[in-house]
Amino acid sequence: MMEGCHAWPEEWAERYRQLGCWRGETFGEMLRQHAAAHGDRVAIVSGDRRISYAELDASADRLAAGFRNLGLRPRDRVIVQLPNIPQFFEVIFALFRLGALPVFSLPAHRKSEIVYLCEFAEAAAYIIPDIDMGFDYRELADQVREAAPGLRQVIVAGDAGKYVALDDLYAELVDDIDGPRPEDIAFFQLSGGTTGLPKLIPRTHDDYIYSLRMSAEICALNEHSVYLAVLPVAHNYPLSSPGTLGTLYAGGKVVLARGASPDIAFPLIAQEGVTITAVVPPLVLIWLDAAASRRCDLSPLRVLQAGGAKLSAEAAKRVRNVMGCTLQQVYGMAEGLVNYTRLDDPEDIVVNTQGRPMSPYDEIRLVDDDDREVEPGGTGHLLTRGPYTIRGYYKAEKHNAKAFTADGFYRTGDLARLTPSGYLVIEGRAKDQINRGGDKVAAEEVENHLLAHPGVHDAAVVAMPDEFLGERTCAFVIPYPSSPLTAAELKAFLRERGLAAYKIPDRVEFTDSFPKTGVGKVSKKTLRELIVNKRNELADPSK
Ligand code: J2J
Repeated sequence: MMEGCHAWPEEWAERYRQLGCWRGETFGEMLRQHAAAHGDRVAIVSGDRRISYAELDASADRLAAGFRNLGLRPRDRVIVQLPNIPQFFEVIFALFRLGALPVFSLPAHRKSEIVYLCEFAEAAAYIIPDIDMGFDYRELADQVREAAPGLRQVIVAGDAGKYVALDDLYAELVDDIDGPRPEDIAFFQLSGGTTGLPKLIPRTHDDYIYSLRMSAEICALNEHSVYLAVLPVAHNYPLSSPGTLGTLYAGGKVVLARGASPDIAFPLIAQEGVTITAVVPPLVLIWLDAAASRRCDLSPLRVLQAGGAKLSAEAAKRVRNVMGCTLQQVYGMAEGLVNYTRLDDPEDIVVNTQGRPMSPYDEIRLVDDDDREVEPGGTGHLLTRGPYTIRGYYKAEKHNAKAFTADGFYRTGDLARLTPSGYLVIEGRAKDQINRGGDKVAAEEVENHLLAHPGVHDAAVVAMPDEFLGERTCAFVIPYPSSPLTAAELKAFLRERGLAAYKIPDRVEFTDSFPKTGVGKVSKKTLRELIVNKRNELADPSK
C-alpha cells in the first residue's frame, strides 16, 4: 500500500474478496471491456459531442501515452479541477491507466484550496479548463505556481496560453502501459472537512468499483440508462452514487450538463431521454417550482435522487406528483458508506428516511458520547465500517486517531437513528461543519482565515438555519477594541486570500465575548441559538 495510506487489515481484505465484493477489477480494464463489448454505443454526451465507449477508450490510451511523455509516473498526484466536460473523463481514465492519481478538486476551489492540495499531495501536475463560468483558471494557475513552486506542470483543456495544452498531449501509444493493480489507490477524494485543513481520501480500484456495482444494481441501471450530471462531476455523489462512473460501469449513457438550472436540465431530460439524475435539496425545491409552473416533458425521468444534505419531508412528498418520477434519498460520504432508499420502497420510507446501507457488509453502530451503543431507536453518533469505507485519511495520523475507532470504524460525525426496518434518519451533526445546501464548510478552516486578519481577536463560525439552503454560515467575530471592522471588509479579506466563495460567511456578527461551555470552550450551541433568536426578533413585525 502506498505510503501514507491505510490498507484494510489483511484478514478483512481477504474477507471482502471471498464475499465477492472485491473482484479484482480496475477502471482501465472496466472501460476496455465496455469498448470491446459494445464500442459503438454512446458513453458521453456533451452539447453536440457524442463520444462512444470505443472513442473514450482510445482517448484514454492516447492521453495516457501523452501524460507519460510529459513525465507523469505511476502514483504521481495530479490535481484535476475540471467542470462537466468530456475531457474530465478522458483525463481521469488516462490517469487510471497510467496509475497516476487524480486528486479531485471542485470548480469552486480557489487559491487557498488548490495551493494547499498541491503542497500536501506534492502534486506533479494541475489540470484546469481555460475559462469556465467567466472565471479564468489560467490566472488561478499563475497564483498557484507562485505559491507552490513544486508543481511541475499545468495542463489546460482549451486555450492553454503559456501552459501545456491538453489537446497537444494525445499521442500514439507505442507499447503497453503496466497499469495499476486492483488493490492500488485509484484517486483521492476530498473530505467535507471538520478541521483547519481538508483531508484527502484514498480510494482503491477494488473498493470504489464495488461501490459502483452496488449503486448501479440498487438504481437498476443497465445499458439503456441515461444519467444526467448536473452537479460538479468530481464530487463523490455525482461521480459514484451511481453517478457518471456507475452509469459507465453499467454500460449506460452519461449526459453532461453545464449547469443545474431547470432551463438547462429540463430540455436535456427530454432530448436525451434522461432516466436518472442527482441533485441536492435546494435544487429539488427549484426543480419542483419550475416543473409545477411550466409545461415541460419530463416523462423519460424515472428517478430523481436527492442527497448531500437532508431533504425536508415536505419537499420529498411533492416529488412524485410534480415531477412524475420516483424520489430516491441518498445519504453518503466521500469516505465511503452510501445509503439509498430503494426504488420500490413504500412512500413513507422514501419521504421520511435517508435510506439504508447499500451493502449487506456495511456495519453501522450508533453510540453515545462515551462510545456506548444507544438504545434501539435512539439517536447516536453514527460509526461505520465496510468494504468501501476507508480505514484512514492520507497522511493524517493524528486526525485518524480521532476520526476512526481502534477497530477501524469511521466516525461520520453525523447523528442518526435507525427505524425498526433498518433505515437511517439523519437527526443532526456533531462535527464542526456547516452543510450549505450540500456544500460542506469546515468551521475551523474559515475561522483560521478570519484570525489572519489583524483586526480580528477571535472568531467562531456556526450554522444558521436557512429555508432554501438548509443552513448558511454565520461568523461571530470579536474585533480588537481599536479596530473598526465591517462585515464587507472581512468578506473581501477572505476572498482576497483565495477562499472558495461557498466558504465566505453569509453573515458576520460582531461581539465582545463568546458564551462558554462548562469546561470553558466556546459554546457553538449557544451561538447558534443566539443567531436564530436575533433573526426571529428582526423578522417579528411587532418588535
Ligand atoms: C443528510 N446529510 C447528508 C443526506 C450527505 C452520495 C450522497 C452524498 C454524498 C456527500 C456522497 C446527506 N442527509 N441525504 O459522497 O456518495 C452529509 C452528511 C455526510 C456528509 C458527506 C455520496 N447526504 N449528507 O454529500 O463527503 O453530514 O458526500 O457525512 O460531500 O454530507 O459529505 P460528502
